[in-house]
Amino acid sequence: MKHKVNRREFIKYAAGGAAAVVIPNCSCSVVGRAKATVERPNIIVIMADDLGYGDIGCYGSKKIQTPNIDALARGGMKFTDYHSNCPVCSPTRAALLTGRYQQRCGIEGVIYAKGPTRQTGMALEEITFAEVLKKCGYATGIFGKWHLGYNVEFNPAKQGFDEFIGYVSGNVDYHSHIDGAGFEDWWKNCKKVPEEGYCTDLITKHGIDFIERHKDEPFCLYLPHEAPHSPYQGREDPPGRLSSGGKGRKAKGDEISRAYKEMVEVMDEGIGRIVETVRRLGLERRTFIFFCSDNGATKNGSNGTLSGFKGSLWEGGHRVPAVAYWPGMIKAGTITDETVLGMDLFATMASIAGAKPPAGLNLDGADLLPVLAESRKLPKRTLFWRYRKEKAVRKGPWKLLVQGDKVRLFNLEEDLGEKENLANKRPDMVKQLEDELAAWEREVSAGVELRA
Ligand SMILES: [Ca+2]
Repeated sequence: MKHKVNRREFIKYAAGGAAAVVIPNCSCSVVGRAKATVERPNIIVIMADDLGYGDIGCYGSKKIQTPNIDALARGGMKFTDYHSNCPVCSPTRAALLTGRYQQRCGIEGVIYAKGPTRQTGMALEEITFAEVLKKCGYATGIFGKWHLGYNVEFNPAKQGFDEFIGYVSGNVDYHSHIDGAGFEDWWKNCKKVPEEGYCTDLITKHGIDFIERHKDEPFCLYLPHEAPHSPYQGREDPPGRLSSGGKGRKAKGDEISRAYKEMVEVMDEGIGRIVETVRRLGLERRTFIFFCSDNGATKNGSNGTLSGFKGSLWEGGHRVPAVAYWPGMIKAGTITDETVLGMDLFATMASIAGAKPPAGLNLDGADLLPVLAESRKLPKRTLFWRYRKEKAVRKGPWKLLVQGDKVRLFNLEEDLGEKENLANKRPDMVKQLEDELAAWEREVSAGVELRA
């Protein structure tokens, strides 16, 4: 997609207004790390796990204090209509990493710690944003949750990340780092390297270390947090899964809501430390920071006024908080109502980096840079979700929700809580969206050959 952001001005901005060398658009096949210069903007993507639309201050939470994320929203752009590609973890991450509907790479459900899916993962043939940015001279790091394959053959180190420290399962004990099947799950690239510490603090620590080590070259830092996914554990709580194979103590009742609040607040504190590091190193005006969640909250969290929870295609399952921050490029205090999906990040990051995805790779996601830099509208598009027996279609204010045989139509501009089913009043719109859904399903099921 073309956009009118002037790259010359953009790079001057990014360099803090000083005279800067203007870098021509990078062609991934010919420009290597050696030609990279610090003028190219850094990228930091921070993703919470199961954080709901009503779980942080700038989205209306009175209970949970998130001053650092709120400050990013005040100094940047808040999205009211941002969605994860799926209401559960693995598919959202597949779409984020590949810039395409997760149906194309076959990651349509959770890759569980137990059972046959444990042996599966995202195919190495899939092109990730890390691979594209790495080829354009970016240092690439992921610290936190992977959840796109447990076996070493699917490790992030094989999908474009120079550095990985974290876990590959859906969740680990925050203290013992043992996964849901009882295995130790803390890695440094392709090796298990145990490390002591509270998961959220370790993710922050390694993120800061990565920024400090790569401050003189363009970097892409992906920080997929565990918080506030279960198990519900604060810094001082005892581990729930023990290395001896025994069971520790699990939070119950009121302890869950107390721990949940602390988990989000510790993550927010860590985000504050990441931003402070960027600022201290003088990188603030040339660093794009994006924060989002990977799906809606469970019943232990809050999706605000939205219906539904994690795992469903009601809005509460996938409409989640998202904030973008980039002083000099994104106007402070902007709120956008553009409908955006996690898969849009790939095209956006490539655009920011001046990187061209390989020929033949057809991204489904849109470049958000015109929205971010100029508050422009995206071209009209129809968006799709599919998870288990549920399907959803979004076109402007209209949302079609298909749950088995039950078909509902909502106008989200007038009815964000999805209370009034308009299917009988607007059969024309139902038909139109059903037809588009059928065409999309045919297209993504034939999508494998589009891999680069
Ligand atoms: Ca999740």
